[in-house]
Amino acid sequence: MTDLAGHGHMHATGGDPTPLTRSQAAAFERDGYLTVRQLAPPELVDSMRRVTRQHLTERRAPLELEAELGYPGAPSSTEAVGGDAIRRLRGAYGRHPVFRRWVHYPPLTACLRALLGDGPVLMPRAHHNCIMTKLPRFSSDSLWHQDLRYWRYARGELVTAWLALGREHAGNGGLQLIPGTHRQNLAAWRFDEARFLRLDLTENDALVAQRVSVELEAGDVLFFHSRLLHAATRNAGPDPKLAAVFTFRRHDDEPLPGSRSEAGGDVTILPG
Ligand SMILES: O=C(O)CCC(=O)C(=O)O
Repeated sequence: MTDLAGHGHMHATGGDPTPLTRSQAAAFERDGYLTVRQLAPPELVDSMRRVTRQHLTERRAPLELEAELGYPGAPSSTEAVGGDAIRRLRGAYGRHPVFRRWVHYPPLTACLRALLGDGPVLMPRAHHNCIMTKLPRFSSDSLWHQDLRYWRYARGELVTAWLALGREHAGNGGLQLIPGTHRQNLAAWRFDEARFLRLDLTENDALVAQRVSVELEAGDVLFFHSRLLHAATRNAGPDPKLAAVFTFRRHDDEPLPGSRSEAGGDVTILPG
């Protein structure tokens, strides 16, 4: 296994369920993210891509539309041109066995064990648990945010596994991250009322200047912390950008009672 932990990258070893090394886990702890190349095997990625395309064509519910979310660049209403553009296929775990195969795939769960530590590991159904389907022409910009802004957990130390089902880069709306922000105590005034980082404040310029663009190939996984600042532009390329995205937590990082995070329950990924 090549240890490039200093750059937040490592390579999977032919699909063996090999946990990350200590230094890779330490790089995640320091940077708030880690890229694992070719963690998902090509046949599994191909199957997920095929099912995703079919569900997009059939418009199989539950869906999230770009126009419903209304981020910059999104169609102004569901009646506008492109108003039916799909942003996510929700409820991925329940959609098709191929997504369940991925979530329980031993090389993935071995990485989660290394990143989340001992004890049971769970997948909340309420957050992510989706296929991101960033379409050409009618997608939008996701401004700088922490995923934890609307999630409610005792500690809020969740880890998202973002599996690219095709190439991702700055030109097609690939993710940008600000390393280390998961451990910075960013004051509330730096964010707007929707809890996006305020770009009109010069105090935030130095932070944004530290951003990195993530480039992924199909089968690569980006792990990132639920407090890490990230953003992405709309898709300026000719093809849909597809990614299977699931979030995981330790059993003792509990959702707050009555919150949306609690609704839907969890899937046990590692029993302990
Ligand atoms: O793909 C994107 O535009 C970013 C998605 C994202 O950050 C999110 O849904 O939390």
